[in-house]
Amino acid sequence: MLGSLGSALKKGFDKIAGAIFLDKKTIELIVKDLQRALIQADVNVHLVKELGDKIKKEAENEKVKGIEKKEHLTKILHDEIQNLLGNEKHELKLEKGKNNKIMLLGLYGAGKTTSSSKLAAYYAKRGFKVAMLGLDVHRPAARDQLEQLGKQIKIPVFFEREEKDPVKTYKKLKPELEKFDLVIVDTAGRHSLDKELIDEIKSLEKEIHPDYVILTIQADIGQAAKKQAHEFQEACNINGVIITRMDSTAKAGGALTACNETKAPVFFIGTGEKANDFETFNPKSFISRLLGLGDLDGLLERVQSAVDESSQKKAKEKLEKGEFNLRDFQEQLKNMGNVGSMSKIIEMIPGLGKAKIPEELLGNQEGKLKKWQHAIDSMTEDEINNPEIIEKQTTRIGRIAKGSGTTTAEIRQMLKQYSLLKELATGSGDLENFDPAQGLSQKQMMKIAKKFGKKMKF
Ligand SMILES: Nc1nc2c(ncn2[C@@H]2O[C@H](COP(=O)(O)OP(=O)(O)O)[C@@H](O)[C@H]2O)c(=O)[nH]1
Ligand SMILES: [Mg+2]
Repeated sequence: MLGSLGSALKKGFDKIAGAIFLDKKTIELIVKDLQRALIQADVNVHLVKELGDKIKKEAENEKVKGIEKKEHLTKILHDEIQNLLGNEKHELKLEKGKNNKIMLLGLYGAGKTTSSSKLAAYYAKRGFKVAMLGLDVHRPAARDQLEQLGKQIKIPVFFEREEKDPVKTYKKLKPELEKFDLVIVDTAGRHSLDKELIDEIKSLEKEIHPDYVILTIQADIGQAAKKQAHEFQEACNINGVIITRMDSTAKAGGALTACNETKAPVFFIGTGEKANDFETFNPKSFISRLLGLGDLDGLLERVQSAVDESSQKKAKEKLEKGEFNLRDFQEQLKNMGNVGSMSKIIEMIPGLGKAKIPEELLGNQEGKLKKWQHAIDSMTEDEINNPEIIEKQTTRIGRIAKGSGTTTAEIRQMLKQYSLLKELATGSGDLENFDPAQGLSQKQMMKIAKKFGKKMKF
């Protein structure tokens, strides 16, 4: 069901999560792919354009950066798709012990008869005493079809073979039908919603007083469902729709979004020819199934791990080549920006991940990481590329501290941490005999601690 739309949407989310930089070009490409998929699913072009504009606008918001931006865009995209399909689950309210009546309407071949039997089976399973009534009096084959379906699901089917007037048929059978909790009324279709059909529906409504009048629409018609639902709403008080043939068309997205636009609640969807190929429509769970990723939290989790993966990969390559400069250091700080970040960076260093360097040793409180980022912002390009020159000239440290609202001690500490990281990465110094399987030895730990000027106990 909706396979291609699902995979296109999933790809869009993955691209947002996996992008190293969410620059304008990347966003444009993601939006274009999404729009193409939605249009292929026959979703209204204006709605598709609105969705794209919204994503682009949010992406341009410079205030949100890094992982927060990815989370933000993921949420916006998810919510926009949710808005297209609807936010609410609509349910029929039926009561056992009462004589509930549901009348199905629709054009030829829309799936009225099939859906009648699916509904009957659905409620019979839930303990209702169900009957079906065949009022498609114009075509004898229609009653045979209903009778056949009734046999398969063991539901009694009522009709009058010789009666050509559906209202009279109902009147005759009414005493029998009143014995059931639920009567499902299958009606005749037409090629279009003409006067004859409207008159017939109206007189039936007047006689039967159904609790629900439900339009069946086949998903194949895509966004044309909007016009059809609207016309039926105008002509005859429908309460909602059943969308059939969800399984056999790529346009189902169009039909669902169109119904949401007309505010015609989608109660059920038909997903095949068999009685069991029928489900209640819940937009929220529909989306998570469509994306195969669980709910919004699941999506956001993927952002988190994808950010780690992609920025880790880049940083790891640089670390391995010994090209990890202060700018990269700053980006890592920015991307992670939370407690434990330093240990995450350490994890990227080949082999060191298992070393489990104690948090206190790294001394990374959130506030400190922010300050470090500001400090790097106050540096010149030259200083970023060659941090040694800062350590050599104390005037530079003073200037950077002043420009970033930090202290010279903090600048020194940051530089120390950075050079330790680099040192660890290039395997020089303390870690000559480092065995990843063993982790850091006590002696090596002490050496690192000394470098930080801390007295640590292990
Ligand atoms: N694949 C598929 N076929 C369906 C579904 N619902 C109905 N059909 C088929 O659509 C055709 C028309 O259905 P029918 O119930 O006779 O339509 P009616 O003229 O509105 O009563 C039949 O061949 C059904 O088997 C569905 O959800 N999926
Ligand atoms: Mg029929």
